[in-house]
Amino acid sequence: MRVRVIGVVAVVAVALIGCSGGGESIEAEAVDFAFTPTSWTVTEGAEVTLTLTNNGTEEHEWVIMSEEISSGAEFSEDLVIWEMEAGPELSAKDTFTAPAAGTYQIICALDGHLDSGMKGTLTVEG
Ligand SMILES: [Cu+2]
Repeated sequence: MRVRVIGVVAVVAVALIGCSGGGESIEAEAVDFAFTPTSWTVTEGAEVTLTLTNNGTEEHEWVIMSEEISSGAEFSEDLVIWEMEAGPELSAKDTFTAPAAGTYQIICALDGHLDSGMKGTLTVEG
């Protein structure tokens, strides 16, 4: 009986590791009003930890968009795949699951920030 339980635990552990997709880390710096860098690359399905460091005087966001928009006037929460924010002079860390392979627009969705230049590109490799 004990052997059987250990066997089941081992199988479950292997399954969890196999499904995790691995962890990845990216970093973004936000200032008033730009990101550095402006492009990031991750792997489809990976658990990606983003460290967002805000060296500006305003709050900033890092938003993965499902559709590219050309100005803040086109923004809708319906287009947001994932977002995080960091207050002025603060660094924040959060994790998302990388979406399907493709190219995604990154913006800061706060009023006027995209129009001031806060945008970038997230490339998700399959
Ligand atoms: Cu911003």
